Amino acid sequence: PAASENQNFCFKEELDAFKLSLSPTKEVILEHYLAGWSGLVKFLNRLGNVFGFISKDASSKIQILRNFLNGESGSEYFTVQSMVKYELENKLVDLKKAGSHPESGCRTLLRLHRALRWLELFLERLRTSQEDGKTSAMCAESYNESLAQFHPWVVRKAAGLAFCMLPGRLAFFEVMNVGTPDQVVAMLGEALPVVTEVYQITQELYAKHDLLDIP
Ligand code: 1PZ
Repeated sequence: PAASENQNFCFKEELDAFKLSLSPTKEVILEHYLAGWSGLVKFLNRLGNVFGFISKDASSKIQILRNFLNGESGSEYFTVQSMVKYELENKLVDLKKAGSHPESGCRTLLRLHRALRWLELFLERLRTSQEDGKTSAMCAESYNESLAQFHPWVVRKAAGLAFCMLPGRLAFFEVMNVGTPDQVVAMLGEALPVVTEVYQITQELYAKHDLLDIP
């Protein structure tokens, strides 16, 4: 991308939203969590049109959750914890099969949450990769270890094809717009523990309420 286009994007700032999403009591503030995801979608769009079907799905999920946040019960959606409590207490979640609440906040966030595990695995591979590392392989391995198990064959196939279109490691770093490769690696080292923590807090919350398999 041209230098001018780069000015308003920096991968570090997008990841910083996840840091902001952790409240002092370790709840996950939905607004910042969604801001983090929006930033990742912005990044994905910079990588090219072949990732459009992925960014469209992520965007629509972000939008569903933003609608709850801006809706009449918005204050119940302040944190992921309050959202889970509110939706469960008011029977707003289809727990076993899709019924009258096919797009609950809990169900929608679970999809992003599963993708956050992919992100964690992928960024860790990127961080520890050698100069000749292949982003497409890092991406595919991370996907196969995480998200793939939740996707039907046709989505896995399309994702696999898209991964092949990823730029090489150095070009990928440039799209991140963080600085030199060393600076990217250092930034990832600082940002990743936060992503891990947000993932783990959400994972424990969902496990506690038996929400990890909602359709
Ligand atoms: C850097 C390269 C980006 C690779 C992104 C790796 C993730 C591949 C995900 C492929 C998703 C394909 C499109 C949609 C799938 C949906 O069916 C599922 C389940 O939702 P449902 O159908 O139940 O409503 N959606 C998801 O699993 C959410 C996927 C979000 C992916 C966000 C990626 C963000 C990329 C950040 C880049 C650093």
